[in-house]
Amino acid sequence: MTDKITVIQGDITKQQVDAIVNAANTRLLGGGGVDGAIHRAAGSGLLAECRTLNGCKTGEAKITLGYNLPANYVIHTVGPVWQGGNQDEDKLLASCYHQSLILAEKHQLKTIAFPAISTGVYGFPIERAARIAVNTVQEFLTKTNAISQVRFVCFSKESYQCHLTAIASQEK
Ligand code: AR6
Repeated sequence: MTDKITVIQGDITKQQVDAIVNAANTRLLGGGGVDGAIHRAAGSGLLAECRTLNGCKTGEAKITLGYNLPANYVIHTVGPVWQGGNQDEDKLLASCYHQSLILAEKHQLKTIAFPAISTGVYGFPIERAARIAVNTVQEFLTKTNAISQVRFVCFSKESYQCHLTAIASQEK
């Protein structure tokens, strides 16, 4: 299964995949971090389409076109804000990955790139988030052949290492 999963350190806005995932907020009107980078690279058409979506709940996902991005689509998902771990953060983070993959499958998209959702401004511990991301994606890929490639695009070296470790521990 892991032949369908790759991990790189890089910028998600540069990825040539069917869809990149945005770590957005519930308003879906842009922000900082990866959200800001995606909106800047996509251009104003993205914000215009996002305005029509009426926001998005935490753990859910919505899709738009990619506009000036190399990716054809952007899947916007809203990660949980880390509050210590007892507010369903793990479940909500897993749901972000799961719901994004469901949307990709529904739109017949085969290749998808994820950032490390919630691990920036929202403060989710990086290693814990990487384990949840890898486990959720792996489990999804065992159940369908619709998705041919999932790429984790990590901005920091630490995040990159944590994803590699999470994949390696799955392979044991
Ligand atoms: N490519 C890939 N990863 C990136 C990029 C990039 N260009 N830029 C940042 N990251 P964050 P969150 C990484 O804060 O924690 C926004 O303002 C970053 O290093 O972007 O889910 C939204 O509007 C980190 O590992 O998202 C929300 O209000 C990861 O992306 C809020 O932040 C996520 O960091 C969402 O917070």
